[in-house]
Amino acid sequence: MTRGRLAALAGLAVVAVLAAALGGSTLLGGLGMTSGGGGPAIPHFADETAAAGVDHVYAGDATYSTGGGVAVLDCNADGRPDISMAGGSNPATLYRNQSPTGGALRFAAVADPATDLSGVTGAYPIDIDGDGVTDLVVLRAGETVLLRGLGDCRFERANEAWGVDGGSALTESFSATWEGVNALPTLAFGRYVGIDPRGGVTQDCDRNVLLRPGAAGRYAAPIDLAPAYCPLSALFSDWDGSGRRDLRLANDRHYYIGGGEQLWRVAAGEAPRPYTATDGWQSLQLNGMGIAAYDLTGDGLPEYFITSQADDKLQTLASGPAQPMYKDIALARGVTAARPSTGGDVLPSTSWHPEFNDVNNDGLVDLLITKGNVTAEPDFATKDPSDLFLQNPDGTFTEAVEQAGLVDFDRGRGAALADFNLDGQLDLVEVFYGGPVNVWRNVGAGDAATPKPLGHWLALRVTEAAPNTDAIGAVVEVQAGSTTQRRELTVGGGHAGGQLGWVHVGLGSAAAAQVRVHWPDGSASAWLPVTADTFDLVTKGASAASPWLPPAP
Ligand SMILES: [Ca+2]
Ligand SMILES: [Ca+2]
Ligand SMILES: [Ca+2]
Ligand SMILES: [Ca+2]
Repeated sequence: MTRGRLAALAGLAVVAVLAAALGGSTLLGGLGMTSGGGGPAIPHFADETAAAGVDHVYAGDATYSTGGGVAVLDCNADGRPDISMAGGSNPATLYRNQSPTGGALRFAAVADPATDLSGVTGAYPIDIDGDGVTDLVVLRAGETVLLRGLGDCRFERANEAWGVDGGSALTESFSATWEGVNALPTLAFGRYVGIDPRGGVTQDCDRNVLLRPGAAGRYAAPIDLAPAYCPLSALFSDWDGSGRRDLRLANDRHYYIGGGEQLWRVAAGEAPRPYTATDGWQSLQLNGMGIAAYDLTGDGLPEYFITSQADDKLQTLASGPAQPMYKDIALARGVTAARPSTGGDVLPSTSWHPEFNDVNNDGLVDLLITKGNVTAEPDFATKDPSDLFLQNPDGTFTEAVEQAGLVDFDRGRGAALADFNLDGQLDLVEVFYGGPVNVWRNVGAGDAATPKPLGHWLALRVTEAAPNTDAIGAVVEVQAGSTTQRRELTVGGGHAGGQLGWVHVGLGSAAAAQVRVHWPDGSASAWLPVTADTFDLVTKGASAASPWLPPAP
C-alpha cells in the first residue's frame, strides 16, 4: 500500500472518529452530561486519603528523587484493586482495598516482611509463573526482588526459584512480554545509574538487561541491551501491528552522552537490537521519565506519550507502520504540558507518570500527567501540580486539574487511575516524593455525599489459559455506536509502576457495546455483546462475556 493511500485511509478514519464523537457529544448533552460552554465534562475528585486509612510517604535522599511508583493489582481476588506503594527509604506498603461498593475509599495496610521492603522505587504486577495469581516485580535501589503471589495478599521471594539475579543497581523501569510459546515471559530491566559502595549513586548508566526463559522454569543468563542510556521507563508494545512487541526505553539525558531515546527490536529467536537511522528511527534526546501508549488516531496503531522536562512528546507514526519513524503532535493536541497550569510558577515543568484513561466516561480517553521538581532544580518549577487533560471531540485536550480538585504542590511521581470502589468511575492514587500519598474518589458531577455519574462505562477482565493468564499483548476493542476504542494490554511504562486488572472503558451515552479481543497468538474473538455499566469477564475461547457482580456494599 502506498503512503498516499495509507494517509487517505488515516484521514477517513479520523473523520469517522470525529463525526462519531461529535454525535456522542450531542447525545451526552441530551443526558445532561456536558459541562456548560461545550467543553468536556469535568469529573470532581474528593480527597479521601485520611478517612481511607492511607498514610504513606515515599521519601529518601537524592537516590530516590526518581521513582516513587505505585502498582495496582488484585492481590486477594475479590475484584477490588489493591495498591502497592514504593517507600524509598521508608518501607514499601501494600494496602488491601476494603472500599464498600459505590462508597467512600477505605484501605488497610497489610504488614508482611515479604512486601515491606526498604529501598523500593516502584513495582509492576504480572503473573510470571502463570498460576493465575498475580506476582510482583519490585524495583529498588539495590537488588530487584521478584515476589510470587500466594493469594490473600501474601507473597514470597522468588528470585532463586525463577533464576533471576536482581543485581545491585538503581532500577526504575521494567516491562515484560511473552515471546512465542514460551512458558515464562521475557523480562526487560532498565537500570538507571549504579550504586557506589557508600550507598550513593554513580554518574554512570548501568547495564540494561533482557531475561529470556531458559530451562526448567528458570531464566537463562541476562542479555545485555547495550548501549544503555539511563532509562526511567520501559514498554513492550506492538507499535507496527505486526504481532511482535518491541521494547521502548525512555532515557534520561541528564546522565548519558551521545545517547537518546531507544526502540529495541525484540523478535523471538533473534538477538535484540536497537533500531537505527537506517530503520527510520530518528535521534531524540529527552529527560525521558515515563511512557504511555494508546491509539488516539483510530488507525489501530498506538501513539506514545513520553514525559520529560518542559518538553513532553506525543508521538505518532510519520509515514505508516513500515518504519519506526515518529513525529510529535503534542503541540497540536495541546499536551506539551510544558509549564504549570496553575499556582503561579512560570518555570518549566518536570513530568513523570503519564496514563491514558477515561476519567469522565465520555468515550474519549483522557491523559493524566504527574509533575514535580526532581529535588530543588532552580531552572524548573517548584510549584508544579500534575495535569489532568480531558480529551475533546476534535482530538485536542483541555487541562482541568484545578477544576477537578486534584491540585497538590508536593512533588508528584507515580500514580494510577483505577476504580477502587467499583462504581464505574476512575479514582486516583498519587505518590509524592517527600510528601504524603493521596487517594481521591471520583464523584463525577456530584460530591462525596452524592456522586453523580458522568457517562456510561465498562470494566473488562481479559484472561486466557496459562502461561500468559492476563493476555498481555492482546488488543481489546470496544465498539459503541459508530466509534471503536482500542487498548493494547501491556506490562510496563508509566513511571516506576503499572496496573493489572480491570480494563476501564468510557461509553458516553451508549447503553450497550460490543467487545472483541485480538489475542496475543494472533487469533481474534467474535464480537461479544455487553451491557453498559457492568463488569465483564472476557475469557479466550468463551462464546460470551460473563458479567461479574461487585460485592454488595
Ligand atoms: Ca482486592
Ligand atoms: Ca503467579
Ligand atoms: Ca474522557
Ligand atoms: Ca470509583
